[in-house]
Amino acid sequence: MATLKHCSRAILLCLILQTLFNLSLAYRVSHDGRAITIDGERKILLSGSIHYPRSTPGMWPDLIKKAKEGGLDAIETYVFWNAHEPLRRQYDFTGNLDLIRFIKTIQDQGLYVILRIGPYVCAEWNYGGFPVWLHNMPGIEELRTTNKVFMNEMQNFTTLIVDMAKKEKLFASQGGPIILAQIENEYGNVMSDYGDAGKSYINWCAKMATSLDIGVPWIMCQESDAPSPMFTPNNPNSPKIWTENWTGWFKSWGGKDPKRTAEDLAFAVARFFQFGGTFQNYYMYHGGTNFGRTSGGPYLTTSYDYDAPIDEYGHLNQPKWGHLRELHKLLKSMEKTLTYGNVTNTDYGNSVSGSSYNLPAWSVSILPDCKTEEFNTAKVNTQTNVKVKRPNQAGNDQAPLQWKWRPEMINDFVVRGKGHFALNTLIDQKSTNDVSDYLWYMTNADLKDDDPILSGSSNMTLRINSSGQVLHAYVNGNYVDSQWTKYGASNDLFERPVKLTRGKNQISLLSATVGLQNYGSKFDMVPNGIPGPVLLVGRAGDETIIKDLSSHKWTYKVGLYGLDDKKFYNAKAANSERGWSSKNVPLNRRMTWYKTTFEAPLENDPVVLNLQGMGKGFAWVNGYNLGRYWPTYLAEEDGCSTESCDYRGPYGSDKCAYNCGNPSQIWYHVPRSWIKDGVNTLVLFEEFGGNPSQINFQTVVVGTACGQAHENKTMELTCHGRRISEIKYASFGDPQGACGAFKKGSCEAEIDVLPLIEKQCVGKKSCSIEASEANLGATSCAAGTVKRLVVEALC
Ligand SMILES: *[C@@H]1O[C@H](CO)[C@@H](O)[C@H](O)[C@H]1NC(C)=O
Ligand SMILES: *[C@@H]1O[C@H](CO)[C@@H](O)[C@H](O)[C@H]1NC(C)=O
Ligand SMILES: *[C@@H]1O[C@H](CO)[C@@H](O)[C@H](O)[C@H]1NC(C)=O
Ligand SMILES: *[C@@H]1O[C@H](CO)[C@@H](O)[C@H](O)[C@H]1NC(C)=O
Ligand SMILES: *[C@@H]1O[C@H](CO)[C@@H](O)[C@H](O)[C@H]1NC(C)=O
Ligand SMILES: CC(=O)N[C@H]1CO[C@H](CO)[C@@H](O)[C@@H]1O
Repeated sequence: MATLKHCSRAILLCLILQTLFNLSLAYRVSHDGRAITIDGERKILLSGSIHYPRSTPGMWPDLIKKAKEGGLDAIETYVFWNAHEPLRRQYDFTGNLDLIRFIKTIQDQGLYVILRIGPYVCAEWNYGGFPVWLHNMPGIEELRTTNKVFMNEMQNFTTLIVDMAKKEKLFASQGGPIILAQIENEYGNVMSDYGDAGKSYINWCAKMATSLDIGVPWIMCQESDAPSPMFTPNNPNSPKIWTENWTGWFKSWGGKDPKRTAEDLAFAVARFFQFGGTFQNYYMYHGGTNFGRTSGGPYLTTSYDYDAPIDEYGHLNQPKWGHLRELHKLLKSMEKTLTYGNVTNTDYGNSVSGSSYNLPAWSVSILPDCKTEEFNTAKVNTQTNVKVKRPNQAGNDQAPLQWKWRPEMINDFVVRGKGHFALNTLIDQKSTNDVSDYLWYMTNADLKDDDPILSGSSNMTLRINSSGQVLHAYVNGNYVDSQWTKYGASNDLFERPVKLTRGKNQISLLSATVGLQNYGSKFDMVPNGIPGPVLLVGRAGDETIIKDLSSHKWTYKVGLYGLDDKKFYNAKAANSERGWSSKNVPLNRRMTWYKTTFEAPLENDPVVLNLQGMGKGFAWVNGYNLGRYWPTYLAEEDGCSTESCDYRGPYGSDKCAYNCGNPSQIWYHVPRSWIKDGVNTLVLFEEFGGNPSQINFQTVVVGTACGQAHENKTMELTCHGRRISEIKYASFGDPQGACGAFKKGSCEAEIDVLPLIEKQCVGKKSCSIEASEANLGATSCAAGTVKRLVVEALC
């Protein structure tokens, strides 16, 4: 998204801060100019980011197992301060916030951990991971600078996390899995905006971190002007490490689906090792889901799939996962050479005498013995998985869901103007500590009989400066209109004709945030809600009359009636019929609650909720908040690549994007562990108005698997536990097109290979076939043609 601010990952070389450690330890993590060393041995380290709150403890073991099978040595995660300390000194480490359990799950699989404490994390996470109460503490002007109150809170939380990990002996220095820790994050690119304080702050961060004495190196990302004792990236004592190699990109409401090809990602990684890199991290290896109100932004979608090697639901994203796995295996096999060998460069021009190599554009070939090409980043020999959604197969499930509904009690606000507190000013929505997306701003315009504005009253307008996220306006109980800006990122002027009368007029404005800013210099100061002014503009004759309501008495209600004490979606509400009606279930009605029950979908495949037809709001399953939904928000029409995309050249988030013109997100992940056997409850709050009749639950499975292997490689085909039911297409030659749309190329095997493949594969869970002339017979291909076998199979 070119227009959207995002966490800058352009130059994320990391710096290492050496710490003293005590030598009686289980193992020693250090580094020299070439690599991170473990007990003195230089290592190639392949790491991937998995953020624990973006999945569930039920998913963690499988995700980490798949990461390990994919060839990773380490899992990297941020620590999410605002999730852990929602109220000052009241902590939450339960459920998917159980950081210690997450680290131990990684340890159980024998992988290392890189703990990026931050505690500023960016991460497309609400407010970059800062609790909003921090912003409201007396004496805090700005965050991330030398402000005593802020520094004290940051140190307090960082210490808490370090102490928790120490207590469980999780640092390598204690025999645990954590080999590196990170303080602050991506500060280098905003530091100058904080003046001299920026420099002092980053120095303080380094000192504070080292004082915690964790016995493993601290890193600090994107900090080229690093304070002592940190190293600068070109320091000969720092190895080349890369903390965020993007596997894809995040998505916004109104954004297209991002894609980074396996070939391009493998190319970036291979180049990094070619030039002496030894540590690299995929951001993200599993992106997951922004459950509840965790997504940042503004306007980031609930899905945080990222086109990562493991998809949002925990399925392998093939061929990306498998192609990288091949590369990882090979890099590991050359670990000694890559970490102890010397680099020499030879330019062979366009020919290598004695052999001929086919080197596609934007690719790297790896020849470990300097003769045989074992791997080329552009030649994928891994199957492609096409996932499909299948209707819930439980019982007589095909019957549509039965809905009950109730209105949100907006009359308390739009007619009566009832709130929790009142002030003679408009407030920034952050001052209510971000406990809800919603804040009602309510005031009265008391117009006397002779008020000149009434003389032309049929033409009066309400003019509001809002901060650009969603605004709904009501006057005297009547809905006026709603407005928001694309991507919710800037100021917005709302202006509509309104009808006011003599006496008291109730003006009620509902502001709804869609994730708070998480990135940029002083992002913490970006306004939210209605900064104002709020004006009534009328005319009397030729004269424009402006009434400024901004410093009137404003009454505020945080949240919604049905959100108070979770009263419309907690267990009691789920089981009780009081207040809910199954009669005249309304369509396209604003501010409406819906409820239904459903049975757990059969088997163990991931479950998704299809919210096609709904407007915007929140969905809860058994009280768990699935996140914001907004299926009516369509992705831009333009900028999708047709057919196969040309990934050559530097990666950009718009490259190879797809899904133009369609809803940015209609599928919402429902983790299996949130669904129980028997009856489950789904509750929705619909803000704009929608039609719940099309809503259904489905499971996500691999529908089609397309195997591919270049000549003399072995094609492995699997339906991941299911049986291969049919071979739709097979060709050995130079077939064209992509999975689902393969076409015969210029040449092919002389015999029809399809029956041969059928015999080997149909009815089996997996099969493997050597893509060679010896196995499949001669082809009509001219000498020099790059041959491959492709197979399309139904699972
Ligand atoms: C954090 O602050 C609380 C008081 O709010 C204090 O009791 C606690 O000791 C502090 N923790 C650290 C590590 O400073
Ligand atoms: C690499 O180069 C250094 C310095 O020239 C030399 O001492 C060392 O032996 C070389 N190592 C190898 C594996 O060739
Ligand atoms: C408002 O006033 C403008 C001219 O000032 C006029 O063109 C318009 O029709 C009026 N609208 C209404 C609803 O009276
Ligand atoms: C209100 O919005 C208008 C239009 O964008 C802008 O010109 C004006 O400066 C804004 N007023 C304030 C006080 O921000
Ligand atoms: C595959 O193997 C055959 C037989 O060994 C050999 O002639 C051919 O050149 C190989 N092709 C490639 C692309 O390696
Ligand atoms: C997009 C991105 O982060 N690309 C980087 C991935 O990492 C390699 C090094 O491994 C860089 O060269 C790429 O620029």
